[in-house]
Amino acid sequence: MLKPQTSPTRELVGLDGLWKFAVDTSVPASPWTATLPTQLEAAVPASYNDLFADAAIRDHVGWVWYQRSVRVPRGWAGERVFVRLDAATHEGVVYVDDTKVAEHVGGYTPFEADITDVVTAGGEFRLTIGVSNELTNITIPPGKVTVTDDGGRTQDYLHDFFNYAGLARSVWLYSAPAVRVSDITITTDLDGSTGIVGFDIETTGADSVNVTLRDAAGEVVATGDGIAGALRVQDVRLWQPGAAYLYTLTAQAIVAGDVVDEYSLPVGVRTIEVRGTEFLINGTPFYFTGFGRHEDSAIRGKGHDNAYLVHDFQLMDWIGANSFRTSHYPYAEEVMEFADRHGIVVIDEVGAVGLNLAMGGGIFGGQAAPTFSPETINDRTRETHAQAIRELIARDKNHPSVVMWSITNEPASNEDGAREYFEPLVSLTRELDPTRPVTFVNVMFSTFENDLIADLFDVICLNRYYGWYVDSGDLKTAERKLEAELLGWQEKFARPLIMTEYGADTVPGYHSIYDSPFTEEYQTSFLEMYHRVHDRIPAIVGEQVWNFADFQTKNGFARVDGNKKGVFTRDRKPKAAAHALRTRWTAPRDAD
Ligand code: GCB
Repeated sequence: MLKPQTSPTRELVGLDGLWKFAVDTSVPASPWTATLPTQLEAAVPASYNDLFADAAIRDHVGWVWYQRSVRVPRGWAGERVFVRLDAATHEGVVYVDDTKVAEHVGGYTPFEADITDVVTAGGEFRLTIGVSNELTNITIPPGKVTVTDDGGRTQDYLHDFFNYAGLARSVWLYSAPAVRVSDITITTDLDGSTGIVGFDIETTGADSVNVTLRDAAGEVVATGDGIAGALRVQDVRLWQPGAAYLYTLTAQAIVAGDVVDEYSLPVGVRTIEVRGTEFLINGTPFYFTGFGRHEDSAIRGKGHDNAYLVHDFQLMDWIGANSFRTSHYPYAEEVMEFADRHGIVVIDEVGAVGLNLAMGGGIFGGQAAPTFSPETINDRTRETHAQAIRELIARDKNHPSVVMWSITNEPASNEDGAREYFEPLVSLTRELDPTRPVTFVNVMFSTFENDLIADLFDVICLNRYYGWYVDSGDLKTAERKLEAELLGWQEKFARPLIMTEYGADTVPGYHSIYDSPFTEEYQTSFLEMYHRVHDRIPAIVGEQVWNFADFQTKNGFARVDGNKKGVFTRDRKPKAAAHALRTRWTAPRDAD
């Protein structure tokens, strides 16, 4: 799905701002086809949960409604008109006046509706968006709604971040011609010093298509025509980690010799290859440094915010992080575009977190029930999961920053049914994008001895908490166990391993001269212990600390106002470990 943009043939109106807002207490929700009787206003983009001083809103389970009036620009007569939501978490329904125009399940990918037939250029309409935060055994991520003794409803879930909901990303109104460019797929390769930019373009009925590639200075470096082909760029400038370079590809849809639509896309030329235990970008071994992150900040919840975007990338640059994982769901498209422009490498993760009933809220204490069964994670869950993969790849396939797809975080990959569940999803991912490696993120309970799916993947990502959830406070034992386990993975699977999570909850300002969990010293020693081990295991091609910053979680005895494994606090102040990481990650790396 192409992101809306302005071009000589397209216009874009942002609908962000303050919307009328109401919580729907009727179950199931009644379709909203009138003016919302409410005094509340909610900011878009923002999760709604923390905007109000009202526990009933914060903890509401079910539908909420957003509403505003929108005027269609007068000049759009004769154009197609669309409303586009960058996300509605986790399910959305859109009404134009009294007409339902779109429904969508899945909280972190965009959807849109062609509303041309129900609006008029120059006219005003009432735009109402319903959003539900409910998670069940067939949603991605999964969860469970429980009716309490007093008839109330609570939402339980198996992941360790607060179930923020609402319109956390932008909403747009845009125009595009009836005959238009409807999709573009770019692939890139190298032939000596010549870059090859493959293109595959879909239109809604154009006679032909022209393609032009320009360099960063705007000079044309290659042209082509037809809906598919390959452009050759002599002496290409590569997109490199830490040194992004972007060309711009412009596709024009032609009808009877006239250009009827134009759409432009940034293109980074780079190659990715997994060879033996190496992960190569542009033929050079790459070592990932950085973080698992969250879209999370005070008040906004998961609301996208460009100030946080800029600041977070500045902090990643300061600390020497060359990469991150979009743990545990696709991030806002602005984040991906920023990574493209600034040469940050991304492991792009589907929102499939919590497919593991042995976990409770990301940590121990879940149920003993089997994860994969008709009553729990089942074939319908897999269909939702497949759709989430399709939508992620459709959205992010053209980002040079994305070097690998992660199709799940910490599933019960040691349990019966895991292979049957995941094998078709790995095949689907490869079919949708044969150019990028595929990985999954393995949980500590699934060892190299009992994991049932690791051989399906090109790269194995590992989350390990030796020294935290096990051997807490005993870094010596933790170091021995960590090394023994990593040697086991290396020996058995002989492919790249990335440590995608390792971290210790740390209360800023809490100190000790001993190995005392929760202190700033302990977080530093814990990370240093992992680094010693990483440096002894050749198959380890990266380390991403859990987490970039402290983040909010659901209530639980193991979380004091959220997860404190951040290297930065929730308001982005460095803990001591940030300085230690900076020392390691900004030093030149020995050639592997
Ligand atoms: C994990 C999960 C992550 C949690 C983290 C923790 O393994 O992937 O979502 O937040 O552990 O801190 O427990």
